Amino acid sequence: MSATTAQPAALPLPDSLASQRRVMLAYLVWGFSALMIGAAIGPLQALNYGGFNAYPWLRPVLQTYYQGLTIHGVLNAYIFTFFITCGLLVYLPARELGLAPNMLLWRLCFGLMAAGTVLLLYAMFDNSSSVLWTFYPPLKGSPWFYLGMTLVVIGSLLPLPILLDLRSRWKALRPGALTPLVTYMSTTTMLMWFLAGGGAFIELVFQLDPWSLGLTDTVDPIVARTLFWWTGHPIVYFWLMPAYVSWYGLLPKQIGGKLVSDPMARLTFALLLVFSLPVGSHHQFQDPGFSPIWRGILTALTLSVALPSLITAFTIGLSLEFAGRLRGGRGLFGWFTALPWRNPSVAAQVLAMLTFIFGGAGGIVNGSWQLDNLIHNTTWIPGHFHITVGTASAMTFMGVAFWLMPHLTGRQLLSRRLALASVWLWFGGMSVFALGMHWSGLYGVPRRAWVSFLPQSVYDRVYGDAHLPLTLVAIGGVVLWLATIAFYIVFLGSLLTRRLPKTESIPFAQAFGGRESYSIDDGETAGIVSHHARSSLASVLEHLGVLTAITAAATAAAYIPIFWPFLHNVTQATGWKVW
Ligand code: HAS
Ligand code: CU
Repeated sequence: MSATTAQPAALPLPDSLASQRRVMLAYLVWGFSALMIGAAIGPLQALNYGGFNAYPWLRPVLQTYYQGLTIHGVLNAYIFTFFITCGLLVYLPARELGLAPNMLLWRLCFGLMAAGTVLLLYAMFDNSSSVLWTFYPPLKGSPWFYLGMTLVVIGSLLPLPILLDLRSRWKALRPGALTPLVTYMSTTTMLMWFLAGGGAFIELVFQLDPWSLGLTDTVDPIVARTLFWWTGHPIVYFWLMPAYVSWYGLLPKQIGGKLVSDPMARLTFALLLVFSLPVGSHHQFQDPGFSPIWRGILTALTLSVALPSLITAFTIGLSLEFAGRLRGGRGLFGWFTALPWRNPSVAAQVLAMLTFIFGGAGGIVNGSWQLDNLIHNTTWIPGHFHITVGTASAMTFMGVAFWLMPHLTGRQLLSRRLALASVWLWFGGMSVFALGMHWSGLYGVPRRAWVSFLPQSVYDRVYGDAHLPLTLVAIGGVVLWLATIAFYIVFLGSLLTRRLPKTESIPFAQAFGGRESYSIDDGETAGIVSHHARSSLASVLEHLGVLTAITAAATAAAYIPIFWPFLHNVTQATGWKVW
């Protein structure tokens, strides 16, 4: 059975809707296929830290730990997330507004990213490009890697014009109306990503593509790293904001309640748009060329970017409580246990939130310059991002897939119980894994290190103190393997199950009291549920042009002083291939 309320069987879908569903399904299947390969490799890395070197058995498919790690990072962090986001953040707004998106652009977005993926896979599997997901020069991969990455980045920017077009067509028919919530959240996400993408675009097109093609001999690594993090920090919100779209825009309906505040949701997204960009260099606290003053400013800015997530914790927490009490939950935590935990889509997302409390706390440690000195480049960092993108985002996307698959295909979810098992295993495996990674990071165990390649006696001497946490890492990795197998049995099996007699609808949520809520309720026909008293905060935040201009100005104010000294101290490095 599937996760949301079913609607009576409708007449055959109009062509436009049917083709939107097909394209959305293609995005979903492509994204989750990337995760399937990426996630299959992950536990090998966990076993590596536990002292077990599986790589000699994997030749000729994988030659080294670094090759496996590159494939894992690129497929999971870029390909999986980009396909899910570029699909969902067009499909949901189009259905919310009841308008057809520009299908040509949406297919072009898919085509560019798919072509890029193929180039990346080729470059990574032929062992020419084990440059890890950050592809820092002077590590030098093959041109196919950088060209593939360029296509993926360009493709991922295309949902922005699609959304701006949808929004302006909708608003043209309703002068003065506020943008419906899911469309608002999606558009701010894509505006943020458009400004963020500039860094990687410049790095790839002006530095790495020509360098790898042999048109230039050298590259300036610090400029490349700084450009990378201009994109590489906001990318974490490009992973998170689509999950927030589901938490704010859909989940309240799935749990039988309402979103307690629509304006707070808008404020969160507006703040994420403005704050995400200027803080990228907090990934470079340990890099040369940043003055202490800048490191201090970056710390302060980073603490600001945590603010919208704290707002989210309270707004979503209250929305959960509201639904839980409606369902009869009593006492301090009774509302929490009263949530519909048997619904795998809900369980996935609420467990994702619980995990994110720890992910966010770790982020605040990372963002504090002095504390970062302790954990930078240790296993703490991958510990942090496996409970942010690897659980808060990834498990939310899994939860979304549990209702979206039946909605798109008209077929039943293969097994609710197995789906539930997969999310609890993911939650448990990731919790144990992340505990071990954070803990061993405190012992100084380096990230991205093929430690299991060391002779046993050396491994024991160097990492013996961290034996317990490293064992937890390995155990967590094995549990995650089970989670992945369970999830993919459900995911792939659901493409083949019997057809449902009724159509699954999109669970668009309403906001508390109907204020500022425009969601449609049957997923197919547009209808504004309510349009009551409008909040002045929501009206102010409607000026997306102004928000974009502020973000661009803040980004320039942060990066001009950072890049200025680099222009006067040029480094010319030749490429390295160390694998
Ligand atoms: Fe991070 C490194 C700082 C969030 C991902 N981060 C990384 C890397 C990745 C990553 C991939 O400042 C490594 C990159 C690499 O390879 O080198 N991060 C932060 C901060 C936040 C943060 C301040 N990170 C994320 C998110 C990610 C992500 C989100 C992916 C999706 N991170 C850093 C820094 C580094 C870094 C440094 C560089 C470190 C170094 O040395 O290299 C903040 O945005 C976090 C704010 C979040 C919160 C939590 C709010 C909680 C919520 C859940 C509510 C729960 C409910 C349930 C409602 C404040 C919203 C209620 C129920 C009950 C019963 C209570
Ligand atoms: Cu960051």
